[in-house]
Amino acid sequence: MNSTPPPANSQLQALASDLARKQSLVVITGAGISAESGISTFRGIDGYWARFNPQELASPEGFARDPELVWRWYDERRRQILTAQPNPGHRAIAELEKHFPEFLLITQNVDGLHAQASSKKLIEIHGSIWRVRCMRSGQEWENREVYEQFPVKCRCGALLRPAVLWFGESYQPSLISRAQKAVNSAEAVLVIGTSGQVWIVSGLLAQARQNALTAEFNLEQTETSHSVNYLILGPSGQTLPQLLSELTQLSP
Ligand code: BV8
Repeated sequence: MNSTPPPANSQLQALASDLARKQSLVVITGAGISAESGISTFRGIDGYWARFNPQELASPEGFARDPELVWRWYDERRRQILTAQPNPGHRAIAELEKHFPEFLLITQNVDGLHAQASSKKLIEIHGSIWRVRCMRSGQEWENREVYEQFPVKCRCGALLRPAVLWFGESYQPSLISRAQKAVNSAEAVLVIGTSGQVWIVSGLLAQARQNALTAEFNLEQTETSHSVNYLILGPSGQTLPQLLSELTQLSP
């Protein structure tokens, strides 16, 4: 049975033909790329932050004030992510990596789904929800346990914290310089599933070359939309595989 191909979007075709001539691509993703894997975004109507204030949760002050509340929030997210699978959007980005001699994926997400989708050239610039850090020794390790007691304690008796980057904490200089260098030399930058509210998105886009091709994939317009060459509206789990198939036809 021949399934009718999805309606080819002229924007996607034009973007694919522009991208086919590029050698270097940087992709920046946010929570929206994981939405179709069933993971809540931050600012959407069902978003985490509809119910909480980020400063209360994703910040050292919030953790110091109420480590139990913060751990319960992270534990809820860990349980949600544990059963989540990469969606076609994650997998399309992992395939895109093979089309470009120079490629870097910079994700704000801490859910690990890009790595699970076999993206290799990847920076998890906000860390991983699966890593924890001892507040006494500073030691960090991966831990996929489902916790029952909160706040979570280290074997040494001190508090453990999620080893993610909180608001008010500084980016690892090595990660920032790697990300900035990549954006600086990229011929094309895709921004996918992010409201662009956290500085890192605008901070990195500001580093893009004047003549870099830029495209945003989102469900709606964002603060970034006015400054990109292409705005591809729709769920990234559909639009990215469409881009990949257009690109593969042009440069198999
Ligand atoms: C730093 C880890 C300095 C924890 C997170 C004033 C001005 C500028 C900056 C600041 C300022 N005041 C303070 C700051 C700094 C602050 C900041 O940016 N604040 C903002 C909010 C004003 N930043 C910091 O403190 C950072 N540190 O800047 O240090 C520095 C700089 C350089 C070098 C050295 C030092 C540290 C910030 C780290 C915060 N930690 N995460 C955790 O996850 O718990 S950020 C958190 O928000 C998540 O990581 C998330 O990724 C991130 C951003 O949100 P989005 O990913 O964009 O998600 P959101 O829900 O907002 O949007 C989802 C989008 O997807 C929507 O647009 C939606 O339409 C779309 N979508 C939904 N479904 C789909 C979809 N799109 C396509 N398909 C779909 N199906």
